[in-house]
Amino acid sequence: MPPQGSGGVVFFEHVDYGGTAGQALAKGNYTRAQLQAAGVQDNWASSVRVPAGWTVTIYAEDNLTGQSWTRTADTPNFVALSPNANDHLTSCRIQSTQRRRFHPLAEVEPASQALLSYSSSRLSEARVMTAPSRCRRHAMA
Ligand SMILES: [Ca+2]
Repeated sequence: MPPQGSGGVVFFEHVDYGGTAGQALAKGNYTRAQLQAAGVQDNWASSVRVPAGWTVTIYAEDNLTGQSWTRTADTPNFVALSPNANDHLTSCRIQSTQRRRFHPLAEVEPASQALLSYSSSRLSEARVMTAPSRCRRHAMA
């Protein structure tokens, strides 16, 4: 079985995760030289495994320039991308997938919108303020 990529982004020499695999790459920016040092040769990669919640941006030129492709999940065949990304990877950026911020209070308690402006460090306090009965039970316990 090929590596699942849970510990990082893994590029492969051939489609369907075949051929030689590069080292698992942590989040960060990688130049051509850095990728080569990790076993990912220039204009070589044909498939990639991407951990859940990660985004990899593939660049056709060095230093994050040229044509780019963004992948947020395992991609078994770069030939199928538009445009064709096969054997084009020269540099890349790996980061957490950007997501819209979401707070459960926004759905459960629409009247508590003002509390959403609290910083994340105070969210537990905001929760107590919206549930006074539970707060009392805690105090008596
Ligand atoms: Ca290849």
